[in-house]
Amino acid sequence: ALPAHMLLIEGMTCASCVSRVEKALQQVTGVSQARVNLGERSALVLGNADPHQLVAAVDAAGYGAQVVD
Ligand code: 9UX
Repeated sequence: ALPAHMLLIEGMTCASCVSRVEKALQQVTGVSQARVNLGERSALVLGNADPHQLVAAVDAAGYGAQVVD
């Protein structure tokens, strides 16, 4: 299967938040695509990335994250 991680994101309230989180995730090594869902507070990150780096990137962008899968 295509490697992927699911994150729960805290602190997003608008579409600009979604864009900020997607951009932060897309800059992590190994990420091929990041899709953030505001209503679900989730992020689906495609590619072979280190989940700890994904969390760190979201944190640095000013939001919270936890790895779900
Ligand atoms: Mo708009 Mo989202 O200021 O923080 S970017 S609510």
